[in-house]
Amino acid sequence: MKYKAVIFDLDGVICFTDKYHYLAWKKMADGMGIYFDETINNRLRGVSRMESLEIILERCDKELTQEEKQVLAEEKNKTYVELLGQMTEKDLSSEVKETLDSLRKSGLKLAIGSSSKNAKFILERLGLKDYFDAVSDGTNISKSKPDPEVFIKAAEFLHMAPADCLVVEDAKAGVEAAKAGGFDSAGLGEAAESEAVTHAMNSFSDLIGIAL
Ligand code: B16
Ligand code: MG
Repeated sequence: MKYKAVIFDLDGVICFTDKYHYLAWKKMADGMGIYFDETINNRLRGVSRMESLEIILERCDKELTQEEKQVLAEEKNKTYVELLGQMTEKDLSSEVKETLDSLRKSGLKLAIGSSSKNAKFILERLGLKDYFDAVSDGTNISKSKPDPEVFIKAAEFLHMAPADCLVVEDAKAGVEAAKAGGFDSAGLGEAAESEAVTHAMNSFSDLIGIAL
């Protein structure tokens, strides 16, 4: 086996919550009279909640205080969490589930490395609550991707060295974070096009050939 563990980003890799992020940010932006569309939403992939808010506020003429920004971020998160309640185990594709099961059966440790503070709730909605050997997420980091902290923490939780772990990402910032932390990476979508990626993937099941 080439690796001892695989660390998965969550949104955009295991599941797809873009539409819920979009709807929740849109509601907040509309309430503030700020222009927001799907193209701006694409810039929020893998970016932390407060950094996402700053991107949306680029279109706001008013200078907001830190407290006001906090209120807006909480308002967005409340809508987002309500929408996440619609997710069920059916939102986990059979390709993802079968691939995870195969990797696990072959003895690899599996972990999550996500920027989201809602990662554990999302895993619960998908029926993956106790599936992973470790979960490193937005609740245990102070620096977001491209800083490698979230993946370094995941490797620590697994008691593994970065060189023994493969990181799976959909965002370029995630692949850069992996490289900065000394991890090999496998990229989907825009991450597959990053110069920093170790393995470019077309689909999730490509991991079988990459990791085993
Ligand atoms: P939250 P990932 C990221 O998850 C999302 O891609 C990004 O759009 C979101 O802003 C970020 O989590 C923070 O999420 O507001 O739930 O804490 O791709 O790192 O799994
Ligand atoms: Mg992602």
